[in-house]
Amino acid sequence: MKIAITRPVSANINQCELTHITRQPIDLERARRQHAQYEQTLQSLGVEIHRLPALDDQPDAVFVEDVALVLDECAILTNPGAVSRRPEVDSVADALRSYRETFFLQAPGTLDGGDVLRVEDTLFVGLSDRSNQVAVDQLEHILHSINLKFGSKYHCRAVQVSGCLHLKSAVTQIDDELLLVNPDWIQEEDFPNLRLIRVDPTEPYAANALRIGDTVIYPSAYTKTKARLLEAGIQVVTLEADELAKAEGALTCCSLLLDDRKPPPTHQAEM
Ligand code: CIR
Repeated sequence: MKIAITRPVSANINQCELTHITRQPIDLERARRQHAQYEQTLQSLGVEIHRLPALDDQPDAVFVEDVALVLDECAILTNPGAVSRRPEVDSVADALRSYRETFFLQAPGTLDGGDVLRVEDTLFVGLSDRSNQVAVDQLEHILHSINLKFGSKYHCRAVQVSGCLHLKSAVTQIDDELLLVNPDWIQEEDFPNLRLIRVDPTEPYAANALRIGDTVIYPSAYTKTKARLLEAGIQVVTLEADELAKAEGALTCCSLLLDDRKPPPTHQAEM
């Protein structure tokens, strides 16, 4: 069973962090309706929702993706790049403890989960306004111990991000070995051996898609890029996501996805 950890939109979403876009009023009720539709869409694809209690004093708390990385073997809590977002970590850590062994990144390392794109064993990590090399080094150290314990082969690949908030504003996975990218915000050469589809140039924010199995959940606003996805044979379910987009949030940001099964057995060294 796949689980999505989510959190309701904060009553104070209008005080959210903004880095690359201009502040516009966010209609709280509309944002909440769209968020509820997001949860329902996940449920319709067989995902169970684990909804955390609202954190109304934390404007950006709906964007749970930024606070942790969840692998089959462990969960790694981040030290978010925006100081205002650090109080979001503890409650997500408490929730994840019931599913996974937890590890923590530490200052001066900073990382937002939105900067981590996992493609099989590779964790592409965006070096952005929010995430730094110190955090990448800490992450590699944690992954090394996980690899030794479970026989897994995780490794990090740091990539430069510019012009947008997070790596996953610029690139997400939409099928096995297929990425959706905005080439203005990342270097396409950083993703060798993968096929890339570019967003329509008039839709720069269209690279964030949420893949659930064989389906991609996608914002209804990006019709031209959606046509590219359909042409590539991708199964797409659309929803309205424009209200939280005013908080610089996209679809992947609003959930932490995990499989509710026990971590794989620990690795037995061969005699
Ligand atoms: C922030 O600036 O942190 C929030 N207003 C938006 C975070 C969006 N998260 C994401 O893309 N993973």
